[in-house]
Amino acid sequence: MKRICSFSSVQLFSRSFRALASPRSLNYPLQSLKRSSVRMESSNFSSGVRTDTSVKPRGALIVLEGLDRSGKSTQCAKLLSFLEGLGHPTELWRFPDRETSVGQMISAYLSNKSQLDDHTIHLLFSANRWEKRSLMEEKLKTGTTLIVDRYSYSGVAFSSAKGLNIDWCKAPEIGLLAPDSVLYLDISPERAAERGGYGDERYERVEFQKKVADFYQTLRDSSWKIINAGEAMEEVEKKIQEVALDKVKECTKGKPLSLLWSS
Ligand code: T5A
Repeated sequence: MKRICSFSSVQLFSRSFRALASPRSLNYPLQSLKRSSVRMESSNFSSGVRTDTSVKPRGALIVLEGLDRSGKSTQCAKLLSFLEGLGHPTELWRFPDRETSVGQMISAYLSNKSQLDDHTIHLLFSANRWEKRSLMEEKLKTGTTLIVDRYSYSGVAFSSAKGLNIDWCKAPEIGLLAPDSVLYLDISPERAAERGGYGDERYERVEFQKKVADFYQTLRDSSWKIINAGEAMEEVEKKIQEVALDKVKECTKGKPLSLLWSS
């Protein structure tokens, strides 16, 4: 695993990613940035990704979000076996995806083995999602439901909590696929901190997590479902199953894919 990333490669990457992520290079009309989610229509989307107005059966994009140690990984794994048990083709993804070369730079940063400018690490997190974007679309369109452990909301909430401008943080996420459902595992930073292994990584500090929780609140929209993550695991599991299964059924009937994001 690469532990230290060269500054020049990060600089170079950051510059090219900024160009990639700019609304202009995505050919977005500016007004589309103002919407909370944008349907994929040929008139407003031409980032090199095929346009699609069809309503064919597809997999659901289900995202679990929450503070560090809120129980996301545990619940993602449980949901995966639940949906697979019902015969729905399902995969579990997580961001950061620490397997890619970008993901390895992120991992080194999170474990305090490297230092990066706040803007740079934000763009790396975003790039880590972009590098999976086409595969994500392909999987969904071919009927696989994706359970995703953290997504763009983590990117924006954590970087904004560091003091970066929230709109700046959202910009590189625009054009990623919008989740069909965001399940937010709600727990107080103090309770999360009592859970095993807390404090090993860079952001696992109660004061910081309180700011993150505030930004998560700002990001909530109608696709979010708030789950009390302080309850017993089985209770949390049941609630997640209900919401997820509804979404899987809805997407099986045909639901157009949407794109992130608002201003
Ligand atoms: N980040 C991430 C950004 O800054 N920008 C981005 O764009 C993205 C994607 C790494 C960090 O990167 C930041 C956010 C993070 O700080 P991560 O690897 O997902 O992200 O880190 P964590 O969220 O900390 O992941 P964890 O695996 O550590 O926590 P989970 O998944 O929320 O919690 P989990 O399931 O591992 O559970 C933690 C403990 O609690 C117990 C479990 O058994 C486990 O011991 N537990 C419960 N105990 C009691 N009751 C329950 N209901 C419980 N549920 C779980």
